[in-house]
Amino acid sequence: MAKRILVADDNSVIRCSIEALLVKWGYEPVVATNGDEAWKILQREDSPRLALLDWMMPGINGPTLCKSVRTLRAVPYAYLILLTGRDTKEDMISGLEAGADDYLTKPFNAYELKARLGAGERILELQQELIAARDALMEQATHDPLTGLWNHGATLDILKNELTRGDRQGTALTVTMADIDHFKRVNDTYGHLAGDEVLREVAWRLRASVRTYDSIGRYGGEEFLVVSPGCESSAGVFQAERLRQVFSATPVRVQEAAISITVSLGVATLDKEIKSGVEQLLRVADEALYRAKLGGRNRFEAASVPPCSSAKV
Ligand code: GH3
Ligand code: MG
Repeated sequence: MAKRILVADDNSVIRCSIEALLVKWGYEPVVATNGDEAWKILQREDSPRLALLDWMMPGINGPTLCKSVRTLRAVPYAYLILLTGRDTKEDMISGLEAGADDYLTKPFNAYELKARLGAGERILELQQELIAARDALMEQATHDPLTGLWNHGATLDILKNELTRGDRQGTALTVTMADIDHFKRVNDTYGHLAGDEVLREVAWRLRASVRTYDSIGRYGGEEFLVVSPGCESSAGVFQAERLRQVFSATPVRVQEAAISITVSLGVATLDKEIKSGVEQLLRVADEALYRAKLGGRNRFEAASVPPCSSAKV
């Protein structure tokens, strides 16, 4: 796919000749005939990452464009080359200081321009690789590799943030702890790999059964946590019963086997205007889950978090 590059120049003869060269070299030029137009393009999310900017243009000039782009601190980085008739050392220095990555004077040598564009591309590619590596690390640090759900630490962070938000906005929050019943038997009967498959399917069904703004984490081995912002106790109870049925109604197929599973759920709701900390909320959910297990499994128990005015998130 052709690489997009912004060409900003008010002189149509120069612009056209640059465009023709860029197309010949396999680029896809995006054209601006003045500084204001260029600035509009540079602010767009899909702006080309490589830009060739004239110094003097109607509207915003080249160095000011460079300065403005740098204040955006956009990711990924934009590689900016100033192309100008100004050729003193001072001009070059002030252009680079304004935020340009490179500087080329007119009349320019086509081979030099091509080589400098190549240098810019190398920087941008390196940056893409760094961003991808950082994203992969972030994914690893926050997600459970087996199910793709949020991991324990990330789930707690989400819960903390939602508690703070609910407290600020005076809205309710429900936390649902779901634990697979007798999961050890699944491993013992069908093997650990089949157990892993079941966990993946459980995660998938949970995801498909909650609202898009609810978060689901793998809280422990076969224990999951659903964080539902703005969810009051009646809705929390309704959700828990729906989740219970999602599992009890249809066995999980692993190869030839149809493995029947059920879950027990503990629901803790923090009613609006009530303050609580993460630990207290989790304790109420955990105790409700314990009661559901004691009560025979394949069921839910629900409780509201008691008021505690001095609780800290
Ligand atoms: P209960 O109804 O009381 O919850 O019984 P249980 O058997 O589900 O609970 P228990 O805590 O006795 O056993 C949990 C089992 O979950 C034991 C453990 O080996 C299994 N487990 C935990 N993590 C994984 C995993 O990643 N993969 C597989 N296959 N099994 C796991
Ligand atoms: Mg269990």
